[in-house]
Amino acid sequence: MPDPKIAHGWLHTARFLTTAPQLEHLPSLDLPEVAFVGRSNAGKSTCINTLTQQKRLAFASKTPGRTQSINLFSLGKQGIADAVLADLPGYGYAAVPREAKLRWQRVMGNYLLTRANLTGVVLLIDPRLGLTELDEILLEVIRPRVEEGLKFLVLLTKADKLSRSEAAKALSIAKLQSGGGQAMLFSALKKQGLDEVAQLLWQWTHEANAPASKVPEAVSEADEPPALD
Ligand SMILES: Nc1nc2c(ncn2[C@@H]2O[C@H](COP(=O)(O)OP(=O)(O)O)[C@@H](O)[C@H]2O)c(=O)[nH]1
Ligand SMILES: [Mg+2]
Repeated sequence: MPDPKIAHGWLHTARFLTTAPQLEHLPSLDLPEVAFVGRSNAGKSTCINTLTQQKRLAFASKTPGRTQSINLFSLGKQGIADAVLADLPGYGYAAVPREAKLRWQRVMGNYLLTRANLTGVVLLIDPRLGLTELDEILLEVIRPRVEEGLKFLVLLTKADKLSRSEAAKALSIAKLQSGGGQAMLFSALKKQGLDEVAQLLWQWTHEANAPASKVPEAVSEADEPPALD
């Protein structure tokens, strides 16, 4: 695991890369990609903005016309991208017509099954609401890929709204649902789980790229001035 400071500094470099209304418009990339998925209102934009410390980064997904698009953000120091975050369309508004639901399932299913550089998936769930029908479909779609090594995190959002015992219960259920993946509690409000998620994302996207991590980092780290909070 990297120092949380390294992981946060890396996430802070996030910048808008592109938006694609459909899968076939997504550029094929040779960088590890981590997708954020979840029903509307689960706290996805807030989570991405909190992780990257950029208030308006995931704002793009709220502008009309982009709500059903896949938005990509690149990450990497000195302007050299070493990973990509994908913000996938939110789903599950009760008012969404059946046609839109089916379209979402198609786009999402294709993305999750065919995106070659997909390294990990973060599924955001509001634990007070539990899994929706589309969450269940998504779990089914990615289960085989998780078994093949796709990284998977069920992130229980708005944890500040749960009591200790509710949180513990939700977490143990989510661990089972993750089917070999991981589960964590997260609160943007209380900054709960922030370090852990940042470290995990860094690990997912850097552990395969072994050469860089072989360079000793301790020297430059020791020279860094203390952080000013
Ligand atoms: N209490 C609390 N509210 C949150 C948290 N994260 C998001 N929210 C609220 O949940 C609502 C939906 O969040 P948003 O990020 O827009 O969800 P999205 O539709 O999944 O992108 C907003 O009113 C947020 O302020 C959190 O950690 N704690
Ligand atoms: Mg959003």
